[in-house]
Amino acid sequence: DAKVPQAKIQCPNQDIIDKLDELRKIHEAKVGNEHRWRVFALNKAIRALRSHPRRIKGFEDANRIQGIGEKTARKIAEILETGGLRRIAYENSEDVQVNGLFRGIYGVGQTIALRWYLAGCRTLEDLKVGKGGVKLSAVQKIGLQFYDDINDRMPRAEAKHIYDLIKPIALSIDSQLFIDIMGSYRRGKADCGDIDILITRPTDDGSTHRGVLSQLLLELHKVGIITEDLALPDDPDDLEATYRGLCRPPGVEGARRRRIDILTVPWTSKGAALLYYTGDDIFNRAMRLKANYMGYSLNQKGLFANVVRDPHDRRIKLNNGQIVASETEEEIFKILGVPWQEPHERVR
Ligand code: DCP
Ligand code: MG
Ligand code: MN
Repeated sequence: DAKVPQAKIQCPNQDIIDKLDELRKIHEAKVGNEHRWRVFALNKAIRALRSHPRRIKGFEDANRIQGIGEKTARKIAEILETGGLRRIAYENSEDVQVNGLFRGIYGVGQTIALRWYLAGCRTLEDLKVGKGGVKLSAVQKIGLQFYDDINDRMPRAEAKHIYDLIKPIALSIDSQLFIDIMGSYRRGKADCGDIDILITRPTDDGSTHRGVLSQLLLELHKVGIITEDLALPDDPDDLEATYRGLCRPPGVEGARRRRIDILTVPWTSKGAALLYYTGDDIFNRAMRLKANYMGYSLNQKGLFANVVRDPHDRRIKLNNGQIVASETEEEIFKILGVPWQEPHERVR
């Protein structure tokens, strides 16, 4: 048929690509990290398939291709055998859709979403009126009230605007603070899911940033930049603390709320914290994996050697090991033998 575009005729696996792309679009429309991971894996597989010159024969054939993981290879085999992909219907089924909707509420995971579903709730309105006797926590109520705001991304310029309001307030508390904006903003992304702020302080004058976070939060509430708290640090006077909340530029009619995370770390962890909070999460995973292969352990506190892990549960550390690098990002790249990458390049 002369009307069919050339590219479609040339790709021998177009039907497979179409099905995977359909699934990719479903995941793309959902909120949550696991969906971002699936979009990433499917994109990679689709790219690999596009440049594959021959018709895929089955699971083994697909699994051998660089960029196609085992799970995707199984999906490809299913498409080859049945012409369809059950996962698409599954993702579109009512319970999975409702589950995804509820998990868009800040702090709600699989367990709570399922509990509400079993209580008969199907919509956000059902939750609002407490259908089936469901009771929401204070944070869940905030998550529900600002559902759209929290799940929306802001333009880069807005993240900068809010950060530029916060920075001088922090520096007025202690002029020696190191404060910078991390996450997708530092990677140069055009839009940001939240504002990630890192705070620390050099200790060469014998002082630290102890107490700064509490005071900063007080000030930000007072001037109306922070509007709601989502998660307060366990101990705000600890040198390492995490705060999560909602913010907006004060005095702007109709301004949407935005997610904000503020992190403080000891000065000695600065480089490791910069590396971790700049991300992205997939880049971080690759770096951690590289560190593990080399017998190191990498986290937001530093790069450690000789960490002893529980052989029955590798997540449990029996010994913290010795810190080998943590003050700059550069030294961590160097020790891991990874060529330096600018923040905007740190996407896998
Ligand atoms: N991070 C990580 N693993 C996680 C969560 C976070 O490694 N599970 C790190 C990498 C992220 C950084 O922390 O880049 C900030 O986390 P965010 O969730 O704010 O993610 P981003 O700022 O990268 O993206 P977004 O624009 O969606 O906020
Ligand atoms: Mg972020
Ligand atoms: Mn964040």
